[in-house]
Amino acid sequence: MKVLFVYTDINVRGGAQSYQFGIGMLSAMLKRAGHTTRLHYMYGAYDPAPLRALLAEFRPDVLAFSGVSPQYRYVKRLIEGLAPVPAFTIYGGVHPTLDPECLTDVRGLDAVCIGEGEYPLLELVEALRDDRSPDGIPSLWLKKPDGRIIRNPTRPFCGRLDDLPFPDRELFDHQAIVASDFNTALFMFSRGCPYNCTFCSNHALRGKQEGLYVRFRQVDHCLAEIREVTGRYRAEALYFNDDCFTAHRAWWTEFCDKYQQEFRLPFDINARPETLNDEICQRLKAAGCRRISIGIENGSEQFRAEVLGRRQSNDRIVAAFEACRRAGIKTKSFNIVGFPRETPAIFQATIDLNARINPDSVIIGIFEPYPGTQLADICRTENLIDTSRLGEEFVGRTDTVLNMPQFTRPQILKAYRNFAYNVYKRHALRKALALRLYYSRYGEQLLRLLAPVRNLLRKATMGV
Ligand code: B12
Ligand code: SF4
Repeated sequence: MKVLFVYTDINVRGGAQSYQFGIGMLSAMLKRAGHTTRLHYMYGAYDPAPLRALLAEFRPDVLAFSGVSPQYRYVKRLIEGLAPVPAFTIYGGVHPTLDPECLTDVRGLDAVCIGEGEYPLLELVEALRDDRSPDGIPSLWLKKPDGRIIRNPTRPFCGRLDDLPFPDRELFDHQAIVASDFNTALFMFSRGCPYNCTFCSNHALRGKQEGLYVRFRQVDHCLAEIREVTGRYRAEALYFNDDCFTAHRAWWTEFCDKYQQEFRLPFDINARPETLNDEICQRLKAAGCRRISIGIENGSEQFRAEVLGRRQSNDRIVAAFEACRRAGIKTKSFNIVGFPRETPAIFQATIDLNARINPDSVIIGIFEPYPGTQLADICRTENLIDTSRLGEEFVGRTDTVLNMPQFTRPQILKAYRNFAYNVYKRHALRKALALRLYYSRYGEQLLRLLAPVRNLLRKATMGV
């Protein structure tokens, strides 16, 4: 059977192309079972013409869309624009998992997949191949020609990640993706996150399937994947993009011990502050860790605990960054502005905490309410979403759809644009000014113009 995947990456900030592990996993499963897969990667601007041409040439049996919520509007527009599609059309990923009722909203869509899709998609493809009805496949909701929806129960989380193949990177132009991200190859060794931040989809995703949510693959399995990928693609660094690489001590210590025996490439990770101290950072550094991205999100202890579901002291956060610095690991902080119930004074605490820490780089995004999350529910119950702006297109995380009298849109935009400048102006004025430009309304155009020297710029503003 022939399956055509569609990955939309439209209006996303930064210029790097991205690899999509979900599609990679599904494609690997299908290929292992002898099916043929292809990908249409719609990057940058919305343009359905190349997809139409590929559909006509490849003539897939199944057209498979994957997507996060900010991309839903493009997926809907694409499917409806293509209808009637002469292929079974299915949509999976974080968005339909958290909002499966979108099946009724999209004309021409035949099914959605809730949660992990490796086995449901394989079963669907094989049912269609054998001319069997797919109506009873667990985790799929199906729309019949009369509009009736079959809502099957969702199967548990996959208990044995090591039984799954490595994600299919060949489907994408993986070398170009690595190159577009400063020659960094991306990996995911785990699924899920043990924490419950109210703005993040993890707590909502955890509730969608039964069974153990946070799962790490066997270390040897992960190392075999690194071996395969670094043997096939040119990479100067690796990014282990797990939600919290340091969540399980036994796992990461075994990983680091074995990694440093075999590999020399520096690697970057994400970690929660409470999982970092001097001893841990030194072990990570010895294994080759180059940079740790740490979520601060907001600088007020009270706001973090009461609204964001993150109970940790500012001193603990500072200690984590200092441990990285002492070990010689670069740091990056993740921050968000424009949360419901936030005020300019609460946001000032985010500037102050970052200025106190002085990370090697800071990232800020504007809050987006994702379906199924506790903060999205607060936005709805407190009537904070400006519905007149929902149809507007903007680069994700650079604008707000909330209408809050205590923190207005112009204040949020100003806070976002000036954040990095305000953090660094006391430490490094040139870097502060460069980041002021990057976060200005002309930042995206400027990035494109400066593309030839982007490696130098990154070194100057991010330290790596
Ligand atoms: C790695 C990652 C990235 C990477 C890779 C991008 C990507 N699209 O995967 C990068 C850094 C590029 C990225 C970018 C963005 N990301 Co991101 N990212 C993640 C992260 C940490 C892991 C995702 C992952 O690889 N999981 C492992 C794979 C195997 O799982 P999966 O993708 O969910 O796929 C499985 C199922 O969903 C399903 N499935 C998926 N697609 C399909 C399709 C079909 C047909 C079927 C049947 C099943 C199916 O089967 C797959 C295998 O089991 C998650 C957090 C998380 N815990 O999920 C956030 C997350 C997905 N990202 C998120 C967001 C918002 C973004 C951005 C919009 C941010 C931005 N810049 O504005 C962009 C969007 C880019 C894009 N066009 O999709 C949100 C999405 C929230 C939401 N409700 O939509 C998440 C959940 C984090 C959060 N804040 O809550 N991201
Ligand atoms: S620690 Fe990070 S990935 Fe985990 S729930 Fe919180 S925001 Fe999400």
